[in-house]
Amino acid sequence: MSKKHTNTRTVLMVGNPNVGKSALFNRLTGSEAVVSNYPGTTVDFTKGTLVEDGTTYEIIDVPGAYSLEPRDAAEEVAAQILNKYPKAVVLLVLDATRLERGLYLGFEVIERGAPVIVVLNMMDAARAKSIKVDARRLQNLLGVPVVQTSATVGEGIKDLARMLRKAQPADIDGIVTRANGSSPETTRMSKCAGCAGCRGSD
Ligand SMILES: Nc1nc2c(ncn2[C@@H]2O[C@H](COP(=O)(O)OP(=O)(O)OP(=O)(O)O)[C@@H](O)[C@H]2O)c(=O)[nH]1
Ligand SMILES: [Mg+2]
Repeated sequence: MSKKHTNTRTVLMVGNPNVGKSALFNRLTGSEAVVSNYPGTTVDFTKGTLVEDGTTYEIIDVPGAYSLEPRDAAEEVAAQILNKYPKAVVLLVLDATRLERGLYLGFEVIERGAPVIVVLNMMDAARAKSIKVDARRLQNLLGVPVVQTSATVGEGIKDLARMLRKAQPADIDGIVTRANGSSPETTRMSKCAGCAGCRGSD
């Protein structure tokens, strides 16, 4: 008899346009995705499913956005989807070759208090351009799990799937304290997410 999956969680792929959200979505969900038109708009979004560790994750590939204060139809839909699923796990997808570009949206999402995992995608391109990204430092600063991926080649996808259950809301006050210059002791996460290199060993 097959194992029954009782837990269901919604996961939202959120990020700037062209950062690889759909490529990651396809890797996570496989081929059975359903494309729908968002009611009242011409914007499409895609839903798919991943079963991991006995939990069914309903994953939504949210249209690309630079901000949740919408300036176009895609951003309007992105903001509406985030409002509709306030408890969803947000996979905040950043282009590792242009990290700073995605941080504005990233902080908007983090400020909402959603459980977040930061996905540093396009690590292959970053390596090819000799761009060094200190994922562990980012993880310690933000206090949420950071996972490194290259969606087109499938790098880091299993780590990302396993990490879904560790998504946690960021501690905003902690981020401000750490960003304002803090000792190494205070740059640790309150709860270790076991990713970005430390593998839960510290
Ligand atoms: N080198 C590299 N290219 C990638 C990676 N992930 C995605 N791409 C490429 O980046 C481009 C954009 O990828 P998409 O998955 O369409 O990006 P998106 O975030 O869904 O874009 P929008 O839906 O427009 O917001 C495509 O040409 C992908 O093949 C990656 O990890 N490495
Ligand atoms: Mg897309």
